[in-house]
Amino acid sequence: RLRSCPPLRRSLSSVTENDILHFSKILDPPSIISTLSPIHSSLEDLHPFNNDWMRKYSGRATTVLKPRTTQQVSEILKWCHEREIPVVPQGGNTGLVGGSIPLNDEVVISMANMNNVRSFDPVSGILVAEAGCILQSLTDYVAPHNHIMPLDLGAKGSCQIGGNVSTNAGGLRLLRYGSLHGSVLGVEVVLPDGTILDQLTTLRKDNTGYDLKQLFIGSEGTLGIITGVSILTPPAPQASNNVILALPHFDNVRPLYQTVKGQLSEILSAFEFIDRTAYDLAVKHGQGRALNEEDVEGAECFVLVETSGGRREHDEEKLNDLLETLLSADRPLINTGVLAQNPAQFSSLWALREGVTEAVSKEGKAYKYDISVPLSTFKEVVDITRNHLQSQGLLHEDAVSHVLGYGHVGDGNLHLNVIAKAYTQEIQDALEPFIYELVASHRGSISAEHGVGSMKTHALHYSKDKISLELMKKIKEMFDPKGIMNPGKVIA
Ligand code: FAD
Ligand code: 2HG
Ligand code: ZN
Repeated sequence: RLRSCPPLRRSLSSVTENDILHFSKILDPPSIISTLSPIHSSLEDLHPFNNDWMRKYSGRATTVLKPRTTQQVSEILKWCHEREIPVVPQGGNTGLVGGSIPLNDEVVISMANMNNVRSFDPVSGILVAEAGCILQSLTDYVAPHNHIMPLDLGAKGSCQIGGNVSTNAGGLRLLRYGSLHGSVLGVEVVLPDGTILDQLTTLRKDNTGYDLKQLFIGSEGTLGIITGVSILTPPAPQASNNVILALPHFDNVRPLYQTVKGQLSEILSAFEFIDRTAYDLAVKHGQGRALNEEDVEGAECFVLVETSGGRREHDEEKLNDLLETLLSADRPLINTGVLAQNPAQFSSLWALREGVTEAVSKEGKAYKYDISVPLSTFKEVVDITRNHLQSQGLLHEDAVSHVLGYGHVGDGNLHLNVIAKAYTQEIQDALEPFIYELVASHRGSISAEHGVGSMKTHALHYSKDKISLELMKKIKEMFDPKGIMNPGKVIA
Protein backbone atom coordinates (compact mmCIF):
# COMPACT_ATOMS: atom_id res chain seq x y z
CA ARG A 1 0.00 0.00 0.00
CA LEU A 2 1.12 3.53 -0.70
CA ARG A 3 1.66 5.80 2.26
CA SER A 4 -0.26 9.10 2.28
CA CYS A 5 1.83 12.19 1.65
CA PRO A 6 2.02 14.80 4.40
CA PRO A 7 -0.13 17.82 3.53
CA LEU A 8 1.62 20.62 1.66
CA ARG A 9 2.81 23.49 3.85
CA ARG A 10 0.43 26.38 3.93
CA SER A 11 2.36 29.00 5.94
CA LEU A 12 3.49 31.01 2.93
CA SER A 13 4.66 34.63 2.97
CA SER A 14 3.39 37.78 1.29
CA VAL A 15 5.70 40.03 -0.73
CA THR A 16 7.14 42.95 1.23
CA GLU A 17 8.91 46.17 0.25
CA ASN A 18 12.17 44.46 1.12
CA ASP A 19 11.42 41.73 -1.44
CA ILE A 20 10.75 44.40 -4.06
CA LEU A 21 14.16 45.90 -3.33
CA HIS A 22 15.69 42.48 -3.88
CA PHE A 23 13.76 41.91 -7.15
CA SER A 24 15.02 45.34 -8.32
CA LYS A 25 18.54 43.95 -8.18
CA ILE A 26 17.54 41.09 -10.49
CA LEU A 27 15.23 42.90 -12.95
CA ASP A 28 15.21 46.33 -14.59
CA PRO A 29 12.45 48.57 -13.11
CA PRO A 30 10.01 48.31 -16.10
CA SER A 31 9.97 44.55 -15.54
CA ILE A 32 8.42 44.95 -12.10
CA ILE A 33 4.81 45.94 -11.60
CA SER A 34 3.94 46.35 -7.93
CA THR A 35 1.70 48.44 -5.75
CA LEU A 36 4.45 48.27 -3.12
CA SER A 37 7.21 50.79 -2.56
CA PRO A 38 9.40 51.84 -4.35
CA ILE A 39 7.50 50.84 -7.53
CA HIS A 40 3.99 52.19 -6.71
CA SER A 41 2.08 50.82 -9.72
CA SER A 42 -1.69 51.27 -9.72
CA LEU A 43 -4.24 48.49 -9.23
CA GLU A 44 -5.23 49.08 -12.83
CA ASP A 45 -1.72 48.07 -13.94
CA LEU A 46 -2.18 44.77 -12.12
CA HIS A 47 -5.71 44.18 -13.41
CA PRO A 48 -4.79 42.20 -16.57
CA PHE A 49 -2.68 39.80 -14.48
CA ASN A 50 -5.25 39.36 -11.70
CA ASN A 51 -8.21 38.55 -13.96
CA ASP A 52 -8.73 35.74 -16.42
CA TRP A 53 -10.01 35.69 -20.00
CA MET A 54 -13.56 34.75 -18.95
CA ARG A 55 -13.68 37.26 -16.06
CA LYS A 56 -14.54 34.31 -13.86
CA TYR A 57 -11.45 34.17 -11.66
CA SER A 58 -9.69 37.05 -9.93
CA GLY A 59 -6.62 37.28 -7.72
CA ARG A 60 -5.06 39.83 -5.38
CA ALA A 61 -1.43 39.84 -6.49
CA THR A 62 0.41 43.00 -5.48
CA THR A 63 3.41 42.18 -7.66
CA VAL A 64 4.08 40.97 -11.19
CA LEU A 65 7.62 40.15 -12.32
CA LYS A 66 8.56 39.92 -15.99
CA PRO A 67 11.97 38.24 -16.33
CA ARG A 68 13.88 38.38 -19.63
CA THR A 69 16.25 35.44 -19.09
CA THR A 70 16.28 31.98 -17.59
CA GLN A 71 18.92 33.19 -15.15
CA GLN A 72 16.55 35.89 -13.89
CA VAL A 73 13.76 33.33 -13.42
CA SER A 74 16.20 31.22 -11.46
CA GLU A 75 17.24 34.09 -9.18
CA ILE A 76 13.61 35.09 -8.57
CA LEU A 77 12.60 31.55 -7.65
CA LYS A 78 15.67 31.07 -5.45
CA TRP A 79 14.62 34.12 -3.44
CA CYS A 80 10.93 33.16 -3.32
CA HIS A 81 11.90 29.66 -2.23
CA GLU A 82 14.04 30.96 0.62
CA ARG A 83 11.38 33.44 1.70
CA GLU A 84 8.53 30.96 1.07
CA ILE A 85 6.72 33.36 -1.21
CA PRO A 86 4.22 31.58 -3.49
CA VAL A 87 4.34 32.26 -7.25
CA VAL A 88 1.99 31.83 -10.21
CA PRO A 89 3.58 31.40 -13.64
CA GLN A 90 1.55 33.23 -16.26
CA GLY A 91 1.69 32.90 -20.04
CA GLY A 92 -0.88 34.55 -22.29
CA ASN A 93 -3.54 34.21 -19.56
CA THR A 94 -5.99 32.54 -21.95
CA GLY A 95 -6.48 29.45 -19.78
CA LEU A 96 -10.08 28.46 -19.10
CA VAL A 97 -9.74 26.78 -15.69
CA GLY A 98 -8.35 29.53 -13.46
CA GLY A 99 -4.79 28.14 -13.45
CA SER A 100 -2.96 31.35 -14.33
CA ILE A 101 -4.64 33.58 -11.74
CA PRO A 102 -3.46 33.86 -8.12
CA LEU A 103 -5.86 32.51 -5.53
CA ASN A 104 -4.55 35.07 -3.02
CA ASP A 105 -1.61 37.48 -3.26
CA GLU A 106 0.94 35.16 -4.92
CA VAL A 107 3.59 36.84 -7.08
CA VAL A 108 2.74 36.55 -10.77
CA ILE A 109 5.72 35.64 -12.93
CA SER A 110 4.75 36.73 -16.42
CA MET A 111 6.73 35.10 -19.21
CA ALA A 112 5.82 37.75 -21.79
CA ASN A 113 9.38 39.15 -22.02
CA MET A 114 10.97 35.80 -22.80
CA ASN A 115 9.91 35.80 -26.43
CA ASN A 116 12.96 34.94 -28.54
CA VAL A 117 13.41 32.06 -30.92
CA ARG A 118 16.67 30.38 -29.99
CA SER A 119 17.10 28.21 -33.09
CA PHE A 120 15.27 26.64 -35.99
CA ASP A 121 16.54 23.86 -38.23
CA PRO A 122 14.61 23.91 -41.53
CA VAL A 123 15.73 20.39 -42.38
CA SER A 124 14.56 18.62 -39.23
CA GLY A 125 11.87 21.22 -38.50
CA ILE A 126 13.00 21.44 -34.88
CA LEU A 127 12.27 24.80 -33.27
CA VAL A 128 13.73 25.92 -29.96
CA ALA A 129 11.88 28.90 -28.52
CA GLU A 130 11.59 30.73 -25.25
CA ALA A 131 8.43 30.00 -23.30
CA GLY A 132 6.90 33.46 -23.76
CA CYS A 133 6.74 33.27 -27.58
CA ILE A 134 3.16 33.72 -28.73
CA LEU A 135 1.86 30.75 -30.71
CA GLN A 136 0.86 32.87 -33.72
CA SER A 137 4.29 34.51 -33.87
CA LEU A 138 5.93 31.07 -33.96
CA THR A 139 3.55 30.05 -36.75
CA ASP A 140 4.64 33.18 -38.63
CA TYR A 141 8.29 32.46 -37.87
CA VAL A 142 8.31 28.95 -39.36
CA ALA A 143 5.97 29.74 -42.30
CA PRO A 144 8.67 31.10 -44.69
CA HIS A 145 10.52 27.81 -44.13
CA ASN A 146 7.36 25.90 -45.18
CA HIS A 147 6.68 24.56 -41.74
CA ILE A 148 3.71 24.87 -39.40
CA MET A 149 3.30 24.54 -35.64
CA PRO A 150 1.92 21.12 -34.64
CA LEU A 151 -0.88 22.81 -32.70
CA ASP A 152 -3.46 25.47 -33.44
CA LEU A 153 -6.15 26.97 -31.22
CA GLY A 154 -8.55 29.87 -31.15
CA ALA A 155 -6.36 31.68 -28.58
CA LYS A 156 -3.28 31.55 -30.87
CA GLY A 157 -2.95 35.35 -30.99
CA SER A 158 -2.36 35.56 -27.21
CA CYS A 159 -1.40 32.17 -25.78
CA GLN A 160 2.28 31.35 -25.36
CA ILE A 161 4.14 28.18 -26.23
CA GLY A 162 5.14 27.82 -22.56
CA GLY A 163 1.46 28.04 -21.58
CA ASN A 164 0.54 25.56 -24.31
CA VAL A 165 3.08 23.04 -23.06
CA SER A 166 2.17 23.65 -19.41
CA THR A 167 -1.49 22.91 -20.17
CA ASN A 168 -0.74 20.24 -22.78
CA ALA A 169 -3.12 22.14 -25.04
CA GLY A 170 -4.94 20.02 -27.61
CA GLY A 171 -6.71 22.18 -30.15
CA LEU A 172 -7.66 21.85 -33.78
CA ARG A 173 -4.70 19.89 -35.17
CA LEU A 174 -4.41 17.09 -32.64
CA LEU A 175 -6.21 14.67 -34.95
CA ARG A 176 -3.37 15.04 -37.48
CA TYR A 177 -0.24 15.82 -35.46
CA GLY A 178 -0.96 14.21 -32.10
CA SER A 179 -0.49 15.67 -28.63
CA LEU A 180 2.37 17.79 -27.27
CA HIS A 181 3.53 14.73 -25.37
CA GLY A 182 4.73 13.56 -28.78
CA SER A 183 5.83 16.73 -30.52
CA VAL A 184 7.68 18.42 -27.65
CA LEU A 185 11.25 17.09 -27.73
CA GLY A 186 12.63 18.96 -24.75
CA VAL A 187 12.05 21.63 -22.14
CA GLU A 188 14.16 23.96 -20.05
CA VAL A 189 12.63 24.38 -16.62
CA VAL A 190 13.47 26.38 -13.53
CA LEU A 191 12.60 24.30 -10.50
CA PRO A 192 10.97 25.88 -7.41
CA ASP A 193 14.32 26.31 -5.61
CA GLY A 194 15.87 28.09 -8.62
CA THR A 195 17.75 25.10 -10.06
CA ILE A 196 17.83 25.17 -13.85
CA LEU A 197 16.92 21.80 -15.36
CA ASP A 198 18.25 21.71 -18.91
CA GLN A 199 16.26 19.10 -20.81
CA LEU A 200 16.22 21.18 -23.97
CA THR A 201 17.31 18.37 -26.24
CA THR A 202 16.65 18.39 -29.97
CA LEU A 203 16.95 14.61 -30.24
CA ARG A 204 14.12 12.62 -31.77
CA LYS A 205 15.19 9.51 -29.89
CA ASP A 206 16.50 9.38 -26.33
CA ASN A 207 15.67 6.33 -24.26
CA THR A 208 17.97 7.08 -21.36
CA GLY A 209 15.63 6.26 -18.53
CA TYR A 210 12.68 8.26 -17.23
CA ASP A 211 11.43 10.92 -19.64
CA LEU A 212 11.35 13.78 -17.16
CA LYS A 213 10.06 16.40 -19.60
CA GLN A 214 6.72 14.59 -19.77
CA LEU A 215 6.06 15.54 -16.14
CA PHE A 216 6.16 19.23 -17.04
CA ILE A 217 3.88 18.85 -20.06
CA GLY A 218 0.44 19.47 -18.60
CA SER A 219 1.60 20.20 -15.03
CA GLU A 220 0.15 23.73 -15.18
CA GLY A 221 3.04 25.49 -13.47
CA THR A 222 2.88 23.37 -10.32
CA LEU A 223 6.31 21.74 -10.66
CA GLY A 224 8.46 24.54 -12.10
CA ILE A 225 8.55 27.31 -14.66
CA ILE A 226 9.13 26.31 -18.26
CA THR A 227 11.55 28.81 -19.82
CA GLY A 228 12.34 27.08 -23.13
CA VAL A 229 10.69 24.54 -25.42
CA SER A 230 12.11 22.38 -28.19
CA ILE A 231 9.35 21.28 -30.54
CA LEU A 232 9.02 19.39 -33.79
CA THR A 233 7.25 21.42 -36.47
CA PRO A 234 5.74 19.50 -39.40
CA PRO A 235 6.18 20.50 -43.05
CA ALA A 236 3.41 22.84 -44.24
CA PRO A 237 0.81 21.03 -46.33
CA GLN A 238 0.90 22.04 -50.00
CA ALA A 239 -2.87 22.33 -50.13
CA SER A 240 -5.64 22.76 -47.57
CA ASN A 241 -9.38 22.65 -48.17
CA ASN A 242 -12.37 22.68 -45.90
CA VAL A 243 -16.07 22.02 -46.04
CA ILE A 244 -18.92 22.45 -43.58
CA LEU A 245 -21.42 19.62 -43.56
CA ALA A 246 -24.95 20.19 -42.25
CA LEU A 247 -26.43 17.10 -40.56
CA PRO A 248 -30.14 16.44 -39.98
CA HIS A 249 -29.44 14.37 -36.85
CA PHE A 250 -26.63 14.17 -34.35
CA ASP A 251 -26.75 10.35 -34.66
CA ASN A 252 -25.24 10.74 -38.13
CA VAL A 253 -21.95 12.16 -36.78
CA ARG A 254 -20.47 8.78 -35.92
CA PRO A 255 -21.15 7.03 -39.26
CA LEU A 256 -20.13 10.24 -41.02
CA TYR A 257 -16.79 10.24 -39.23
CA GLN A 258 -16.24 6.63 -40.26
CA THR A 259 -17.07 7.38 -43.90
CA VAL A 260 -14.95 10.55 -44.01
CA LYS A 261 -11.96 8.79 -42.44
CA GLY A 262 -12.32 5.91 -44.84
CA GLN A 263 -12.56 8.07 -47.97
CA LEU A 264 -10.15 10.89 -47.16
CA SER A 265 -7.66 8.73 -45.23
CA GLU A 266 -4.22 10.42 -45.15
CA ILE A 267 -5.45 13.89 -46.16
CA LEU A 268 -8.03 14.27 -43.37
CA SER A 269 -6.64 16.89 -40.95
CA ALA A 270 -9.65 18.03 -38.88
CA PHE A 271 -13.14 16.78 -38.06
CA GLU A 272 -14.75 19.33 -35.76
CA PHE A 273 -18.29 19.40 -34.41
CA ILE A 274 -20.65 22.26 -33.51
CA ASP A 275 -24.26 21.82 -32.53
CA ARG A 276 -27.02 24.08 -33.83
CA THR A 277 -26.93 26.40 -30.81
CA ALA A 278 -23.17 26.87 -31.19
CA TYR A 279 -23.60 27.65 -34.91
CA ASP A 280 -26.38 30.17 -34.26
CA LEU A 281 -24.29 31.93 -31.59
CA ALA A 282 -21.21 32.06 -33.82
CA VAL A 283 -23.28 33.69 -36.56
CA LYS A 284 -25.04 36.03 -34.14
CA HIS A 285 -21.71 37.33 -32.86
CA GLY A 286 -20.08 37.73 -36.27
CA GLN A 287 -17.72 34.75 -36.21
CA GLY A 288 -17.45 33.80 -39.88
CA ARG A 289 -20.12 34.33 -42.52
CA ALA A 290 -23.50 32.70 -42.08
CA LEU A 291 -24.28 29.87 -44.51
CA ASN A 292 -27.27 30.29 -46.83
CA GLU A 293 -30.63 29.81 -45.16
CA GLU A 294 -31.43 26.72 -47.28
CA ASP A 295 -28.12 25.09 -46.27
CA VAL A 296 -28.89 25.53 -42.60
CA GLU A 297 -32.56 24.60 -42.67
CA GLY A 298 -33.30 21.40 -40.78
CA ALA A 299 -29.72 21.02 -39.55
CA GLU A 300 -29.36 19.72 -36.00
CA CYS A 301 -25.59 20.11 -36.05
CA PHE A 302 -22.59 20.75 -38.28
CA VAL A 303 -19.21 19.17 -38.91
CA LEU A 304 -16.20 21.00 -40.29
CA VAL A 305 -13.90 18.76 -42.30
CA GLU A 306 -10.43 19.95 -43.28
CA THR A 307 -8.01 18.25 -45.65
CA SER A 308 -4.28 18.94 -45.81
CA GLY A 309 -2.25 17.17 -48.41
CA GLY A 310 0.49 17.27 -50.97
CA ARG A 311 -1.36 18.02 -54.23
CA ARG A 312 -4.33 20.34 -54.64
CA GLU A 313 -5.96 18.50 -57.59
CA HIS A 314 -5.66 15.15 -55.84
CA ASP A 315 -7.15 16.48 -52.58
CA GLU A 316 -10.00 18.32 -54.35
CA GLU A 317 -10.86 15.20 -56.29
CA LYS A 318 -11.01 13.17 -53.09
CA LEU A 319 -13.13 15.79 -51.34
CA ASN A 320 -15.54 16.08 -54.28
CA ASP A 321 -15.84 12.29 -54.47
CA LEU A 322 -16.65 12.25 -50.77
CA LEU A 323 -19.37 14.86 -51.15
CA GLU A 324 -20.85 12.98 -54.08
CA THR A 325 -20.92 9.73 -52.10
CA LEU A 326 -22.52 11.47 -49.14
CA LEU A 327 -25.18 13.31 -51.13
CA SER A 328 -26.12 10.46 -53.46
CA ALA A 329 -26.63 7.87 -50.71
CA ASP A 330 -30.13 6.38 -50.34
CA ARG A 331 -30.36 7.80 -46.84
CA PRO A 332 -27.84 10.67 -46.88
CA LEU A 333 -25.99 11.38 -43.66
CA ILE A 334 -25.85 15.06 -44.53
CA ASN A 335 -28.35 17.62 -45.81
CA THR A 336 -25.72 19.62 -47.60
CA GLY A 337 -22.05 20.57 -47.72
CA VAL A 338 -20.58 24.04 -48.20
CA LEU A 339 -17.12 23.88 -49.74
CA ALA A 340 -14.68 26.79 -49.38
CA GLN A 341 -13.86 28.18 -52.82
CA ASN A 342 -11.04 30.54 -51.86
CA PRO A 343 -8.79 31.42 -48.87
CA ALA A 344 -11.31 33.96 -47.51
CA GLN A 345 -14.07 31.34 -47.47
CA PHE A 346 -11.65 28.81 -45.96
CA SER A 347 -11.00 31.21 -43.04
CA SER A 348 -14.67 32.08 -42.73
CA LEU A 349 -15.72 28.43 -42.41
CA TRP A 350 -13.02 27.89 -39.78
CA ALA A 351 -14.20 31.01 -37.92
CA LEU A 352 -17.65 29.45 -37.47
CA ARG A 353 -15.98 26.70 -35.43
CA GLU A 354 -12.99 28.50 -33.89
CA GLY A 355 -15.06 31.54 -32.97
CA VAL A 356 -17.63 29.73 -30.81
CA THR A 357 -15.68 30.40 -27.60
CA GLU A 358 -15.51 34.11 -28.39
CA ALA A 359 -19.23 34.15 -29.30
CA VAL A 360 -20.16 32.39 -26.07
CA SER A 361 -18.25 34.97 -24.03
CA LYS A 362 -20.07 37.77 -25.84
CA GLU A 363 -23.42 36.14 -25.10
CA GLY A 364 -22.97 35.81 -21.33
CA LYS A 365 -21.05 34.15 -18.53
CA ALA A 366 -19.87 30.68 -19.48
CA TYR A 367 -19.62 27.60 -17.31
CA LYS A 368 -17.24 25.39 -19.29
CA TYR A 369 -16.97 21.63 -19.08
CA ASP A 370 -14.19 20.27 -21.25
CA ILE A 371 -14.82 16.56 -21.14
CA SER A 372 -13.83 13.30 -22.80
CA VAL A 373 -16.85 11.07 -23.28
CA PRO A 374 -17.78 8.52 -25.96
CA LEU A 375 -18.73 10.30 -29.17
CA SER A 376 -22.10 8.55 -29.19
CA THR A 377 -23.04 10.42 -25.99
CA PHE A 378 -22.12 14.00 -27.03
CA LYS A 379 -25.72 15.04 -27.68
CA GLU A 380 -27.14 13.06 -24.79
CA VAL A 381 -24.76 14.80 -22.36
CA VAL A 382 -25.82 18.24 -23.62
CA ASP A 383 -29.54 17.31 -23.50
CA ILE A 384 -29.33 15.74 -20.05
CA THR A 385 -27.60 18.86 -18.71
CA ARG A 386 -30.22 21.14 -20.26
CA ASN A 387 -33.10 19.03 -18.88
CA HIS A 388 -31.47 18.96 -15.48
CA LEU A 389 -31.20 22.76 -15.40
CA GLN A 390 -34.81 22.99 -16.49
CA SER A 391 -35.92 20.65 -13.72
CA GLN A 392 -34.04 22.89 -11.27
CA GLY A 393 -35.99 25.89 -12.58
CA LEU A 394 -32.83 27.53 -13.92
CA LEU A 395 -33.48 27.52 -17.65
CA HIS A 396 -34.80 31.03 -18.23
CA GLU A 397 -33.31 34.31 -19.35
CA ASP A 398 -32.44 35.52 -15.86
CA ALA A 399 -30.40 32.39 -15.15
CA VAL A 400 -29.22 30.02 -17.89
CA SER A 401 -29.96 31.05 -21.48
CA HIS A 402 -28.12 28.38 -23.53
CA VAL A 403 -26.66 24.90 -23.17
CA LEU A 404 -24.51 23.93 -26.13
CA GLY A 405 -21.94 21.44 -27.29
CA TYR A 406 -19.04 21.59 -29.70
CA GLY A 407 -15.62 20.07 -29.92
CA HIS A 408 -13.09 17.72 -31.36
CA VAL A 409 -14.88 14.58 -32.58
CA GLY A 410 -11.72 12.73 -33.52
CA ASP A 411 -10.40 13.17 -29.99
CA GLY A 412 -13.68 12.30 -28.23
CA ASN A 413 -13.56 15.76 -26.64
CA LEU A 414 -16.83 17.60 -26.06
CA HIS A 415 -16.96 21.24 -24.94
CA LEU A 416 -20.17 21.47 -22.97
CA ASN A 417 -20.87 25.16 -22.36
CA VAL A 418 -23.64 26.58 -20.19
CA ILE A 419 -24.27 30.29 -20.71
CA ALA A 420 -25.78 32.27 -17.87
CA LYS A 421 -26.56 35.87 -17.10
CA ALA A 422 -24.14 35.80 -14.19
CA TYR A 423 -21.89 33.40 -12.31
CA THR A 424 -24.00 32.30 -9.32
CA GLN A 425 -23.61 29.70 -6.61
CA GLU A 426 -27.05 28.32 -7.42
CA ILE A 427 -26.12 27.50 -11.03
CA GLN A 428 -22.73 26.19 -9.97
CA ASP A 429 -24.39 23.86 -7.44
CA ALA A 430 -26.83 22.63 -10.06
CA LEU A 431 -23.99 21.82 -12.46
CA GLU A 432 -21.51 20.27 -10.05
CA PRO A 433 -21.09 17.48 -9.15
CA PHE A 434 -23.95 16.61 -11.55
CA ILE A 435 -21.79 16.87 -14.68
CA TYR A 436 -18.76 15.21 -13.11
CA GLU A 437 -20.91 12.25 -12.05
CA LEU A 438 -22.31 12.03 -15.57
CA VAL A 439 -18.78 12.00 -17.00
CA ALA A 440 -17.65 9.38 -14.49
CA SER A 441 -20.63 7.19 -15.42
CA HIS A 442 -19.12 7.04 -18.94
CA ARG A 443 -15.61 6.48 -17.54
CA GLY A 444 -14.71 9.78 -19.16
CA SER A 445 -12.31 12.57 -18.25
CA ILE A 446 -13.39 15.74 -16.44
CA SER A 447 -10.62 17.59 -18.27
CA ALA A 448 -9.85 16.55 -21.81
CA GLU A 449 -7.50 19.38 -22.80
CA HIS A 450 -7.89 22.58 -20.72
CA GLY A 451 -6.36 21.21 -17.52
CA VAL A 452 -7.40 21.28 -13.89
CA GLY A 453 -6.37 24.77 -12.73
CA SER A 454 -8.23 25.83 -9.63
CA MET A 455 -11.58 24.87 -11.15
CA LYS A 456 -11.36 21.09 -10.88
CA THR A 457 -8.92 20.29 -8.07
CA HIS A 458 -11.80 19.07 -5.91
CA ALA A 459 -13.15 16.88 -8.70
CA LEU A 460 -10.01 15.01 -9.78
CA HIS A 461 -11.22 11.82 -8.14
CA TYR A 462 -13.97 11.53 -10.75
CA SER A 463 -11.26 10.74 -13.31
CA LYS A 464 -8.27 9.54 -11.32
CA ASP A 465 -8.10 6.67 -8.87
CA LYS A 466 -6.73 6.93 -5.34
CA ILE A 467 -3.37 5.43 -6.14
CA SER A 468 -2.81 7.82 -9.05
CA LEU A 469 -3.74 10.76 -6.86
CA GLU A 470 -1.33 9.65 -4.13
CA LEU A 471 1.48 9.38 -6.68
CA MET A 472 0.68 12.82 -8.06
CA LYS A 473 0.89 14.28 -4.56
CA LYS A 474 4.25 12.59 -4.02
CA ILE A 475 5.60 14.02 -7.26
CA LYS A 476 4.44 17.50 -6.25
CA GLU A 477 5.98 17.12 -2.80
CA MET A 478 9.27 15.98 -4.31
CA PHE A 479 9.61 18.90 -6.74
CA ASP A 480 8.07 21.54 -4.51
CA PRO A 481 8.27 20.57 -0.82
CA LYS A 482 7.50 24.13 0.31
CA GLY A 483 4.43 24.32 -1.92
CA ILE A 484 5.31 27.68 -3.50
CA MET A 485 4.61 26.75 -7.14
CA ASN A 486 1.11 27.75 -8.20
CA PRO A 487 -0.50 26.68 -4.90
CA GLY A 488 -4.07 25.41 -4.97
CA LYS A 489 -3.83 24.40 -8.63
CA VAL A 490 -4.13 20.84 -9.97
CA ILE A 491 -3.62 19.30 -6.50
CA ALA A 492 -5.36 21.17 -3.71
P1 FAD B 1 -1.97 30.72 -19.26
O1 FAD B 1 -3.43 30.83 -19.38
O2 FAD B 1 -1.23 31.96 -18.91
O3 FAD B 1 -1.59 29.61 -18.18
C1 FAD B 1 -2.18 28.34 -18.20
C2 FAD B 1 -1.51 27.46 -17.12
O4 FAD B 1 -0.16 27.21 -17.46
C3 FAD B 1 -1.48 28.10 -15.75
O5 FAD B 1 -1.60 27.10 -14.79
C4 FAD B 1 -0.10 28.73 -15.68
O6 FAD B 1 0.38 28.83 -14.35
C5 FAD B 1 0.73 27.76 -16.48
N1 FAD B 1 1.85 28.36 -17.22
C6 FAD B 1 1.79 29.28 -18.21
N2 FAD B 1 3.02 29.51 -18.70
C7 FAD B 1 3.87 28.73 -17.99
C8 FAD B 1 5.28 28.50 -18.02
N3 FAD B 1 6.07 29.12 -18.89
N4 FAD B 1 5.81 27.62 -17.14
C9 FAD B 1 5.02 26.95 -16.26
N5 FAD B 1 3.69 27.12 -16.20
C10 FAD B 1 3.13 27.99 -17.05
N6 FAD B 1 -7.12 25.01 -25.05
C11 FAD B 1 -6.99 23.84 -25.72
O7 FAD B 1 -6.41 22.89 -25.19
N7 FAD B 1 -7.52 23.68 -26.98
C12 FAD B 1 -8.17 24.68 -27.61
O8 FAD B 1 -8.65 24.50 -28.73
C13 FAD B 1 -8.31 25.94 -26.93
N8 FAD B 1 -8.93 26.98 -27.52
C14 FAD B 1 -9.08 28.15 -26.84
C15 FAD B 1 -9.73 29.20 -27.46
C16 FAD B 1 -9.92 30.41 -26.80
C17 FAD B 1 -10.61 31.54 -27.50
C18 FAD B 1 -9.42 30.55 -25.48
C19 FAD B 1 -9.58 31.85 -24.74
C20 FAD B 1 -8.76 29.51 -24.85
C21 FAD B 1 -8.58 28.30 -25.52
N9 FAD B 1 -7.91 27.23 -24.93
C22 FAD B 1 -7.77 26.05 -25.61
C23 FAD B 1 -7.37 27.34 -23.57
C24 FAD B 1 -5.97 28.03 -23.51
O9 FAD B 1 -5.77 28.86 -24.58
C25 FAD B 1 -4.86 27.02 -23.50
O10 FAD B 1 -4.94 26.32 -22.30
C26 FAD B 1 -3.46 27.61 -23.64
O11 FAD B 1 -2.55 26.55 -23.83
C27 FAD B 1 -3.01 28.46 -22.46
O12 FAD B 1 -1.84 29.17 -22.80
P2 FAD B 1 -1.46 30.54 -22.08
O13 FAD B 1 -0.12 30.96 -22.54
O14 FAD B 1 -2.54 31.52 -22.23
O15 FAD B 1 -1.35 30.07 -20.57
C1 2HG C 1 -12.14 25.00 -28.46
O1 2HG C 1 -12.01 23.84 -28.84
C2 2HG C 1 -11.50 25.41 -27.17
O2 2HG C 1 -12.73 25.85 -29.14
C3 2HG C 1 -12.40 26.20 -26.23
O3 2HG C 1 -10.94 24.32 -26.50
C4 2HG C 1 -13.59 25.44 -25.75
O4 2HG C 1 -14.52 27.44 -24.85
C5 2HG C 1 -14.52 26.22 -24.80
O5 2HG C 1 -15.27 25.58 -24.07
ZN1 ZN D 1 -11.05 22.52 -27.62
